[in-house]
Amino acid sequence: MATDRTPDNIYANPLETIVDFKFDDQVVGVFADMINRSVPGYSTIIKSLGILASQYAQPDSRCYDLGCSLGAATLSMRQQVSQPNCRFIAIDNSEAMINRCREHLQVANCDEQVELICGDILDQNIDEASVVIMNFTLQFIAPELREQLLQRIYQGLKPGGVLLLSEKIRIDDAESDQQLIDWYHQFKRANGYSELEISQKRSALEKVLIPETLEAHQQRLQGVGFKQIQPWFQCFNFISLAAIK
Ligand code: GEK
Repeated sequence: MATDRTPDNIYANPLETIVDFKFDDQVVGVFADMINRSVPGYSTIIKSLGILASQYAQPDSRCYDLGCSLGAATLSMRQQVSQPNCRFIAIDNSEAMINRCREHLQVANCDEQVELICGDILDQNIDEASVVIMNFTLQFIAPELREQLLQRIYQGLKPGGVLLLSEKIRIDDAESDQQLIDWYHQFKRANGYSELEISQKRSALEKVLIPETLEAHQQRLQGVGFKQIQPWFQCFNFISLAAIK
């Protein structure tokens, strides 16, 4: 069994063809290392998600983690939320990811408190929610389906509830966009990724991870009804927002 920090070397050697990125067994085996070395501020974001969730969780409500991967944000919520009768629901459509997540929750003694669902977040009911986390998940949803998902999240949230959304973003101005990408690639080099790894991973993600501008996110969130949209973290081209109903 891969350990928690099995090194990510998936793109270290030249690949004949670069297939679209998938959250399969190979990725799941190195995911903890991959996300920590690829998302600037990841551990700070995870800890902060628990802290923010604790401010918005309501008694007798549900707290969702959509695209939960190994359950890091769910575990952070579990640690910080103390309101009575909160149910935690973690959803991911990668079976390999859900299986590994289940092991993580067992080790953390949280498996009985969290409902783990293997399924597409586009098909899942979201009801009676006080907290919905989408930590770097919306970017993997086809752009034309994002608004209806956000509408369902808004409808499923109780008044005063929060959507905690993190995304990789792009900037409309090409020069500024390139600058953020260059800084981000320097961050990846500093974390031990080679030029080959950076460029092959970029190709694998090109059609799968579609970033939008901060303004596009803000407008859509406003459009579905969120009344306050507060950015609370940015590092290079990665941003986290709290959208309050
Ligand atoms: C973390 N939130 O560690 N339905 C369900 N899950 C999906 C879907 C979908 N339609 N599309 C993608 N996923 C995590 C990190 S990773 C981000 C999230 C990244 C899942 C996918 O299987 C993967 O586990 C997750 O969303 C995205 O805080 O790897 O950059």
